[in-house]
Amino acid sequence: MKIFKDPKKIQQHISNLKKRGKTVAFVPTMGALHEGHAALLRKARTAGDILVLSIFVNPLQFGPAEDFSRYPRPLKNDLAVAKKEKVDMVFTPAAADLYAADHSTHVAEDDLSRGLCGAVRPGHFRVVTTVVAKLFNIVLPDSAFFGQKDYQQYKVIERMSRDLRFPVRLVMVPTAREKDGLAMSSRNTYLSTAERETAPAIYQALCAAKKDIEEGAALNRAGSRIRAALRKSGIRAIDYAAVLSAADLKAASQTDKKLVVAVAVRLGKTRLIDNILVKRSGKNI
Ligand code: PAJ
Repeated sequence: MKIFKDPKKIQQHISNLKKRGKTVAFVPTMGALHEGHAALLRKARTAGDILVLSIFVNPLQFGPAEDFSRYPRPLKNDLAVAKKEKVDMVFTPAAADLYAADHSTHVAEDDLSRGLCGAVRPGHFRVVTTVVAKLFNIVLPDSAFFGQKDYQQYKVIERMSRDLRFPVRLVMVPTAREKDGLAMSSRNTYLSTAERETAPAIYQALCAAKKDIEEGAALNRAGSRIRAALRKSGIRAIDYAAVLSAADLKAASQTDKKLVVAVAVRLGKTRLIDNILVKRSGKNI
């Protein structure tokens, strides 16, 4: 397993391998790898000759009041996970390697980025699309793997890649969960014991909403029912609870075949997001 810090060096190395016909599968992360990241790596491992993992805690992705400085950075453990999952190259740039002091170019997606997390964290997706575009230009992937856990992020990156014609196939991998249903996240380590006990209520509320929708419940009431269920479990700080068309993240309508039910809450200082996809059979539409 090779470790690169210098964007030019890894780009050159990958470019040479591609000239020899090798294909590249890519998993971008911010490190603190857990089973969810490992699931992406395993899926990606089967998709290309060369498996590239990036670990970069993107400073621009954290607001002034957010957790950039305390975001976990267990590099030794991450490299062990990477080795176990047969990663060929790890790209761990420093911030200055990706952002020149006079960096002044951004990539912004202007439609899917607006709602949900984009409404709560203005400018968030602009820095995500910017860093992912940079990473695609450096790593030159044929395929790139993202988690359903961040469904809006996946859709935004999918739109950006299509609009800018990045020659990369995007793959969305299902959310890896703890035994009690809590979506795995690097941020779960912040939870106190009491918060950790409350957290599975998020997935329970999503599953209940899915069941209601499958049984034909009115879509316009699903959000308020989820909020009521979360409040009953002791979760009061709810950024959003929404049922949207899975295709374009617009308000769900009775004719949408695939819906996404998405939730973001804050437990103490920790922000947690989760979602569930609901397919609607003809009889429910
Ligand atoms: P990070 O939060 O480290 O996540 C890296 C990838 O792992 C993302 O595609 C995310 O959706 C996926 N992931 C996280 N938890 C998961 C889970 N429980 N199950 C399945 N997949 C999961 O997302 C980012 O980093 C950054 O925004 C990044 C895309 C790297 C750009 O900086």
